[in-house]
Amino acid sequence: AKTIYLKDYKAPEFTVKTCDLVFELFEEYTQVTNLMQIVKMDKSAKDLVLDSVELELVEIHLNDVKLEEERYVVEKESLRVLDVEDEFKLIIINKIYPHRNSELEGLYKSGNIFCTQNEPEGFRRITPYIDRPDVMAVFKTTLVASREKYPVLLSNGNTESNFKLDDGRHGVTWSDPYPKPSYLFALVAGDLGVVKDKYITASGKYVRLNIYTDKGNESKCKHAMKSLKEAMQWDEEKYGREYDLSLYNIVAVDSFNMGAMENKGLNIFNSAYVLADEDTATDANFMGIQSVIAHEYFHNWTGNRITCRDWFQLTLKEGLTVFRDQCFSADLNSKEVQRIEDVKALRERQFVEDNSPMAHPIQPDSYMAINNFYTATVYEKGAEVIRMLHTLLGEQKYRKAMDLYFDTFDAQAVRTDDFLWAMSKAGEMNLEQFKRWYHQSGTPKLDVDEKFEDGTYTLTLIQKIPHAVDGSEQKPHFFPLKIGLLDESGKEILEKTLLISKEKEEFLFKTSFKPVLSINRDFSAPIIIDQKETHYGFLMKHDTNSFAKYEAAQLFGIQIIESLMQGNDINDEYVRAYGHILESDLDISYKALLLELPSISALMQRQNVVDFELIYDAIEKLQKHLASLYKEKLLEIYSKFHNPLCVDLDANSIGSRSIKNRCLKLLSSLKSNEMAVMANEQYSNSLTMTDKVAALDILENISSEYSAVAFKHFHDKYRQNTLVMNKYFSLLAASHREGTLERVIALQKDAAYNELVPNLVRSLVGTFTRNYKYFHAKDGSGYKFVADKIIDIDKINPQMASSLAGAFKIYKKLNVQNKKMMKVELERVVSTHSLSKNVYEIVSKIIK
Ligand code: B3K
Ligand code: ZN
Repeated sequence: AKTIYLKDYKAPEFTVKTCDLVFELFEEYTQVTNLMQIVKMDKSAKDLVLDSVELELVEIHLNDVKLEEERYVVEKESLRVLDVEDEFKLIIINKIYPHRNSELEGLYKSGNIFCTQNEPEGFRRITPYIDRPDVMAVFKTTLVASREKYPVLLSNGNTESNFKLDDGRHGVTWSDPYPKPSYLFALVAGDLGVVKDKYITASGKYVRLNIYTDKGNESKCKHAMKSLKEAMQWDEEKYGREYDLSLYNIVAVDSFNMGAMENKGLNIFNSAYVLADEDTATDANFMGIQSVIAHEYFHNWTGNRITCRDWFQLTLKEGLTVFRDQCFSADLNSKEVQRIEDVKALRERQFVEDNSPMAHPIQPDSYMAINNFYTATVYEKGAEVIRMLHTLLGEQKYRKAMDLYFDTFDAQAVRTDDFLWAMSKAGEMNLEQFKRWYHQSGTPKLDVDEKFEDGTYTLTLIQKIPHAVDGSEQKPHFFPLKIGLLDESGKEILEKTLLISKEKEEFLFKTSFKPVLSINRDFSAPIIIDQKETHYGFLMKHDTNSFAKYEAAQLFGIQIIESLMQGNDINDEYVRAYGHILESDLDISYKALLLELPSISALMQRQNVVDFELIYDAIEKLQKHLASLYKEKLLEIYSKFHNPLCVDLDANSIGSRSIKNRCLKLLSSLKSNEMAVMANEQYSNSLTMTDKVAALDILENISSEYSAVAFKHFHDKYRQNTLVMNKYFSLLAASHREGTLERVIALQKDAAYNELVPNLVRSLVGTFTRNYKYFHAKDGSGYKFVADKIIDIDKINPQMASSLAGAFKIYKKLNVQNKKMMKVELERVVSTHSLSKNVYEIVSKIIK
């Protein structure tokens, strides 16, 4: 496979002014007629090269003359029209086969719905085009299809006209006034139900809002619609950005490679991020919908109005838009919980990626398959980088800088450097060193040393910057570090944001006593803190910063588990501090997070050679200890907050479910019949999916008898509902009970399972790759199963396969035996005949 480099970027030789498309949709094929007005930008260019992948050409007309075959060349992934003028009209007619498209890129069918996914390079699978984000055209689209089968025909922008044909077919013409790159083009055709609403913008413009879904699911769109209106209002208030068309359409489809897509005026969503009601969706699902709906809406300005010059700039729109959706969720829900959840996700996914052979800067400088770079690094670390800018500039200057960015670059395709120019100019800050965050990979470590002498407290900070994947050295970063100092009674005596730029920094504070340090408050920088001296128990009690308090609880937990792993006893101070939190009257959602023990992933990240069993056993031991010691208190909290008939979604109801399920989970480590009975009752009596899933998870892990009955009941009740069946498959794939792999293999035969549907593959196989116990089974059976799946699924959907292949990125850190087993499978995958470049890129980097 070929590697593409950012340094090879060249401006387009031609651009497309307008693109008028006609789609004639039939069951067996679709005919596309593509009329483009094309202008030469580089006068020295002779041939026009259009991207074209797996297209069946019918004919080409240049300025209304049918082209003879010697005037063009069909190359492997392009169509070359020879010797063209400075300005011309080109009409291309081609055929495609959406019903056979299992990659889910370009135009494909999800069930009975025609839909598209064109970011980043899907449009070239629809019609020959200059398929790159810096070519922006005005699109007009006509769809023609059977009126009975596809009454709803949608594309970007506004409806221009409708027509009926004699043969039972009908058509609609759409036009989008905003020039856009091809990756934002979309169409949908289907027999869909719709939920309608409206929004009046701050300046009084009326916007029609529609959410389309399979008929029968209309009642499950309420939360998505509410979230959309909240997002529209938030963007007006926080960024001064209004919606710019009079129609906003969202369509939910079942087969989708990722969460959703921000096509101009016609978002297409994975139905998991639209459909929800209390019987079928968990609280986490509701939150996910709110944030993804907002994310795609926010792209209208950060992504669509201002887009990326090339795909190396992806974080320009993604990091920024994730930051915006995180702030939105924080404003609408709990700020403290949101921040902790975001950091948790970053560390579980991005930190692991950043410490693997797949590490890359948020702005990568090369790729084989661009689809492999829609990563936690580009998205979540990208968002942390924007957050640091926000912290450095402060709210006001940040807003000024965003205004300048919108004013300067509207309707353009730009680079991260252009964004930083706006930040630096309006923010009145030199960001030259800050740019390293865009070009260096790996998670920085900060060594923290403290000294107190003669009324002076000295804080010495040393940046340890990891090498890049290719072994080259990287330089110190510039970042904000928020700290607090507490006195011995726990009172805060100072809070300050230090600016760190040198490899070694020293800060002096005059005090009459040695203070206790609370560092990286709010997780002000995405780094790892390495502190010589720690006061976790003290900070768990006294820290006034909600993130730092949580962090102290996590780090203290990690310290105790690691010491258990070395054969020591459980430290009493930790146990007392944990008890203190149990007794506290903190906000219940936040408290539930404080009570969460460190994850296996958090512990693995600290090991050079991973020993899963040792980690497991130690965590289990700690859980049991806490559960038996605090049993009464945990039961008391459980019964106080367990309210099986409550299906409300307000903060208090969600918080109640969260804390009581945390308590029940901890209690379940006792593996007693009493706990199984409680979980079983919760399964039977609770009305919410949140409670049912929590109960099933516990039953599956502690009682095969109860589990069998409950899972059967669940299956009988929900087998027709794919979104719920996803939960069924993932609960079983995550099981620690004996025989999980055998059951996972058998579940592939379940009538509700379908390898063509990415959500189902993620639920069953994807979840299994995170089941450390069975994926990393010593006999290599887990690796073999997943490798087989990667090879199979690669033939269907390379993007899905390469995302499964990411599970092997832990390879280098495995112990000798596991490593040997995994190596066999990696080599088998990489030597597979006609492997996609997607999987090849991931696996070859892992075994290199
Ligand atoms: N921009 C899309 C992602 C497209 C991914 C293509 N493999 C969704 C989003 O980030 O909002
Ligand atoms: Zn996005």
